[in-house]
Amino acid sequence: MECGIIGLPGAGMTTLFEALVGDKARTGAGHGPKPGIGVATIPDPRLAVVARHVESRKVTPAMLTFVDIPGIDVGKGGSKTGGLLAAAREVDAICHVIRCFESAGERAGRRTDPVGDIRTLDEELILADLALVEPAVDRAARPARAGDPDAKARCALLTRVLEALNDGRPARSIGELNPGDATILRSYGLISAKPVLYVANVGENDLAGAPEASRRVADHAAEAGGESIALSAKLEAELAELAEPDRIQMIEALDLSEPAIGPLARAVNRLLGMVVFYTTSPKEIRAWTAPAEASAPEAAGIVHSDMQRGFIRAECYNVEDLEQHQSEKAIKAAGRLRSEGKHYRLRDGDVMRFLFNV
Ligand SMILES: Nc1nc2c(ncn2[C@@H]2O[C@H](COP(=O)(O)OP(=O)(O)OP(=O)(O)O)[C@@H](O)[C@H]2O)c(=O)[nH]1
Ligand SMILES: [Mg+2]
Repeated sequence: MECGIIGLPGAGMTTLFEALVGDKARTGAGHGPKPGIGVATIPDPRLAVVARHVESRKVTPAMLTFVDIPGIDVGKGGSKTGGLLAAAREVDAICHVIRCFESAGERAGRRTDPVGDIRTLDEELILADLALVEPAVDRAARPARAGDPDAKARCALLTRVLEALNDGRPARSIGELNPGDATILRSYGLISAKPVLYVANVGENDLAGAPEASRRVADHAAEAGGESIALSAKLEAELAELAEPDRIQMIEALDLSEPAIGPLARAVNRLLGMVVFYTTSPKEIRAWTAPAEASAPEAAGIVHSDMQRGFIRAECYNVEDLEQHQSEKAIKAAGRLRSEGKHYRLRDGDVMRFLFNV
């Protein structure tokens, strides 16, 4: 699963990307004309709860892949814009960064226009989707008229999408889809169909003073069927560079509870339809992500294919139980340790021990 970071040129995508992935493994320059790709850890207060109450030598957070897509110069068209849009078609979710900070330096004096900027890029994405959907409807129409059931379903779905796009609404606005239609729609890689998080990138001295811009971004997000968050990418990048004790000190000085990349990464994970589960052993406590609808054996397969193949059952409890009872032993004594079979559906925050035999 990948999340693409997009925006108009200079909105702060690369700054945010670097705050997220730090100096962890990544390819691509990030500042160049090509997308950069990197892996971010998902900051997770619940993982800290597990680590506090379960003895282990190592704690490993879950990961999320981000793609830093260079600013899309709307109206320019051409192969460069085409390439950037193509990169955005490949990802599973979108972070749309909006400049809400007054820029210094070479771009000095540019007024901010968060809502105008959002509309500009969203309209470009809708046009790009229209260019895909219009010919696709035409292609499906003839076999649909001839009675081909697949083509009929495809044609009906695409016609609904086409109506929305022609109205200037994103493809995601057509609402909940049945699994078949969702699969068909996904195969087109429509950018406006992807789950989106709007990121209001406010000035680093303006965290508290940015309600106006972030409120307007939040309003637009609601309209466009997405979520929103306000942060300062520059401040996040500075926080990410600090060593742990300095970081904690700075977070306290700024009166924050944690860096904003925490809520951002968790929001993206949610948008991707993923939940988090944990495994514990004396060697390692680890957080993993799994599709929200995953069964216990499917979750086991994320940890190791042998565990899925030879799945017997899972012993499990939830982080909530750990918060209440403070130790695995106390959870067991309280009768909260569950034994779950192969039909069990994972719940967000489950701590799983897989019993298997291969
Ligand atoms: N003051 C301030 N400056 C920022 C912030 N975020 C980014 N910048 C500045 O804006 C400029 C562009 O930042 P980048 O992160 O490279 O922007 P980008 O969106 O990746 O731009 P392109 O990919 O080149 O279109 C840099 O000079 C950043 O230092 C912020 O939150 N506050
Ligand atoms: Mg960039």
